[in-house]
Amino acid sequence: MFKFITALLLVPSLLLASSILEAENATVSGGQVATNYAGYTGTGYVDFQNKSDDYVEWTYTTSSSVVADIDFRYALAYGDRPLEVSVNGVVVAPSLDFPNTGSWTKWVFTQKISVSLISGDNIIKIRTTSLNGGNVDYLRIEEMGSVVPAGVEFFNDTLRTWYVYSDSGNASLNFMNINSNKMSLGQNGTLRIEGTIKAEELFVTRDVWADYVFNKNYALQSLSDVDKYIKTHGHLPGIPSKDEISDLSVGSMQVKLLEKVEELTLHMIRLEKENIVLKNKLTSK
Ligand SMILES: [Ca+2]
Ligand SMILES: [Ca+2]
Repeated sequence: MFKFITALLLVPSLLLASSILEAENATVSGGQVATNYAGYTGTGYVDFQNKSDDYVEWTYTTSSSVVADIDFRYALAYGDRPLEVSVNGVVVAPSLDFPNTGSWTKWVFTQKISVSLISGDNIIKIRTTSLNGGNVDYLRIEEMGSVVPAGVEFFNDTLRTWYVYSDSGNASLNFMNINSNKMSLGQNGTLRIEGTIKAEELFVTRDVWADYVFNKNYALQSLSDVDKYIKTHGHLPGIPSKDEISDLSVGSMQVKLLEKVEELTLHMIRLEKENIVLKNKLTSK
């Protein structure tokens, strides 16, 4: 059963931080630190040797959980030699593009990957899986914002935490499933709250509305049929009974209620017409 435990709290944004971690100072396996092509920073770069399982592994330490963009500075004269990228043992990009830069001395950045980093040490690793990779100069890490717990809930007996992700002064609410450590907006796009929702206005998107009642071909039940139905079933036709209704759909119930109001209006109009006929008959006598 869903339980919402604490209130949501907005937090102020944190400053951005950018770091460069040289590949030649990281843990290098299989690849070699080299200096023969100019344009690198630090004291060299890593030249991968083997098509699989060569890797460079950086350790990056943060004092709090953050969302960061990471990319890699590299040079590659020919082809496209993608590498696998993982963070804390989880593959975040199975095949990150390292398209050729046209020359071993032309150094550029890969595309950025947005990752979640934990408080403490983070292991960021690139690994060859099919081609031996370009020459990698360094890893760049840009902390884009804090990830701050804003509330927790129990859902299907699992503890999960709501986080506020704030960047450049823009705070937005995201959902982090602690088990998978992945962030998404809501759970399958659903906001669930056990309690009361207070709002100034509520919009429920509908693509069905009850205008069909006024269609010429609409099968309007006679009031005597409705009477029989109520006596047998104890509720209006087309409206769920107490036993049938558990979660009330606000949108579809609005349509059903309007349908009943429109049916009533049709009956009232008919009755008024009959009433006029009867009145006329009485006055003409
Ligand atoms: Ca190489
Ligand atoms: Ca370097």
